[in-house]
Amino acid sequence: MKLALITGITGQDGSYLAEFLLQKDYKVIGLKRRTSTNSLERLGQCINHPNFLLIEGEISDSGCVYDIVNKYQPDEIYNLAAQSHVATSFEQPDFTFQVNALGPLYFLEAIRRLSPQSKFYQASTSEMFGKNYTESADIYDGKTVEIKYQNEDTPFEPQSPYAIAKAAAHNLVKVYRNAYKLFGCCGILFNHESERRGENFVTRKITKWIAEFAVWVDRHNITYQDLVFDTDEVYIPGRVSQDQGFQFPKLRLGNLDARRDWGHAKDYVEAMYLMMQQDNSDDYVIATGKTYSIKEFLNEAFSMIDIWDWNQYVVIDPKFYRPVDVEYLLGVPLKAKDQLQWEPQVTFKELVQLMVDNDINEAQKLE
Ligand code: NAP
Ligand code: F7E
Repeated sequence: MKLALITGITGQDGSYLAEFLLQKDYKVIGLKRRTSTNSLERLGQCINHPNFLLIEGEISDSGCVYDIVNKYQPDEIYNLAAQSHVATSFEQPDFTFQVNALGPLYFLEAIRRLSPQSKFYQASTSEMFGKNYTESADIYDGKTVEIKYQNEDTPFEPQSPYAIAKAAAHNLVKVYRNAYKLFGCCGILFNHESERRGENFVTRKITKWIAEFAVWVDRHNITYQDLVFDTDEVYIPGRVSQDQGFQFPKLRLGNLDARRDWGHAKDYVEAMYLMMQQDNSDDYVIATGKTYSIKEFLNEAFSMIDIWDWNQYVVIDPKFYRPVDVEYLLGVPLKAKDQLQWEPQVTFKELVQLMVDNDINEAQKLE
């Protein structure tokens, strides 16, 4: 039985990866940091599994990392723990760097010194490309079409403390792979979402709002045509604005023009596993090859509750703009397809549908 250590076990990817590896008959050790509140909601399917062990640890504490690697000598270490919110990294750059860059370094050093047979997976990110992309021109239907994309050969141009810390970790893995012949691979994963996505990432923020709004409309037995729109809220007519329960705050968002390549997290954790089963470690882009703007996500998500013009439900709030944003991401996962036989299964439309349906179920359970 193989032993895998997963950091970031309480997160979106950690929970899916744990379920995936348990199904493959691994023994899984999940590392969580100490918190004063319960953060195990995503681990419902693992927590009582006989091959699952939850341990406490902090990846920005080198001694803690060394002790864990030394004690368990895992066959595979998946380092998914991170301060993963790009906007937060502008507010907390120092903390972000400690967790996202030094954490992986401590694992690499611990493996080198204490457990050189352990294979290491680092959660790299499309954010490392920042504002850079590769451009090529193709002839399509008699016309020249410009294609912009990122793949393993596209140079990084990180635009946030988050991306710089991740790029540092990515390069450290390369150095340890070359210098010490450790098995270290990096998955350059483009955005991946799911029913378990954190609620302050844009996709989940949108689907959760839509679901709660639809359930609110349903509970009051009204139609969208009945609603009245104010600057910040939507009202049920005939009720004064102060009446609690008869007004619904609009959805507040920032930059709607950025484009992302969105896949489903369940597909992406399988790619992590496949990278770790190769004879030689390498880095792979994991993406869908399609890009959509936040506006297009809004079109798709609102259409699922039969709203075809969402503009009056959304407020642009400068608070949600970042000092610098990454405007364009479209990953080409050809290397993963050729070498790992990996391809994404869930389409953009299916992803949005899964998230909206799940959030409607959740919203219906409230009160
Ligand atoms: P997530 O849901 O935010 O999960 C992050 C996990 O890291 C949580 O379990 C969190 O614990 C843990 N963590 C944070 N700081 C820690 C620390 N100092 N010590 C120990 N654990 C700590 O993120 P995700 O979406 O699953 O992403 C997984 C990894 O992939 C992250 O490294 C992320 O940066 C990277 N990534 C994500 C995407 C994406 O689109 N999802 C794309 C590319 C790369 P708490 O529950 O206590 O907060
Ligand atoms: O933002 C825009 C925002 O926070 C996506 C992380 O998993 O993927 C994720 O990072 C876009 C940005 O994800 C709001 O400005 C507009 O352009 O959902 P996000 P992200 O920054 O792409 C990468 C690959 C990772 O590695 C990260 O760990 O949406 N946007 N309005 C907004 N974003 C948020 N969060 N909230 C808004 O209100």
